[in-house]
Amino acid sequence: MQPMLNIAIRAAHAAGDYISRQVNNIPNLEIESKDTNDFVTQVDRNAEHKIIETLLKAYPDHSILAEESGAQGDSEYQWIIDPLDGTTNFLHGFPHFAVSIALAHKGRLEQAVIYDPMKQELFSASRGDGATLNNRRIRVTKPVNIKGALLGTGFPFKQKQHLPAFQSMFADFFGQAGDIRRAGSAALDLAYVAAGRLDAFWEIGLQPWDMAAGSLIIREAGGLVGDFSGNENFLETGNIVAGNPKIFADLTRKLQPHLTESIKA
Ligand code: 2AM
Ligand code: CA
Repeated sequence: MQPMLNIAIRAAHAAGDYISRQVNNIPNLEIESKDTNDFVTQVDRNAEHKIIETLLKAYPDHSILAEESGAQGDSEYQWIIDPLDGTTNFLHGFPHFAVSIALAHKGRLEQAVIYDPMKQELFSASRGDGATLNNRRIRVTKPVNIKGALLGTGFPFKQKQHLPAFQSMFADFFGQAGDIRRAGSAALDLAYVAAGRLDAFWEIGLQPWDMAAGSLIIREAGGLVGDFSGNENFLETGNIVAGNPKIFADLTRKLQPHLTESIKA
């Protein structure tokens, strides 16, 4: 295994084990609101601290981009970290959240880990080496279009201005897909696309740390990931669509009539 992936896995386990121990302590947590519907606790911060400590102990010169502490360093190696993706689920004891860690070198994603500490499922990938779930090879599913497919999505609960566009996409896709899931952790949704548990996924307005690890894991599982124009800029636009190459093309085409001025790509 790649040494850098090994370190990422060690960091994800340290944070995930800590988070799962804190599940019994949720009623005592002090919850702060970062923004409308955007909550953070000491658990998010402590988990992030454990991850950064583990990574920088092995690679002191590397840069960091993390949800709670932001950007630091100017190395060509950058770790992109979401210490607890699905914080709302965590706060409700709804057992579906994850640690997400990716490594980019000169802007290209090289290593990725998503760890679900409740189910003890570890999704990982190194560029060029394929994707695995608990050391077994995973692949995206084979549907050729949206018809009958199981889609994942997220609601724009923090950016309600996107709600009308989301509703029109939802109504259109819901009429054609088999069904749609909204599980509350974008990182895990992407991991589930890679593992063939969801056929495809789309969401508006995500952050780089929600998507970085999941996007590499999907690509290494044979899928495509892009922005709403089908291009590469999802980490910048925050709008993401993912699935096998055929359903990816179908969804991207079907998104076009629903795009607005603020959701172009
Ligand atoms: P979080 O739990 O770390 O905040 C839910 O839709 C999923 O999308 C979660 O993974 C959540 O991450 C993420 N998310 C991040 N920003 C969002 C936004 N502006 N609107 C909706 N979901 C967002
Ligand atoms: Ca997140």
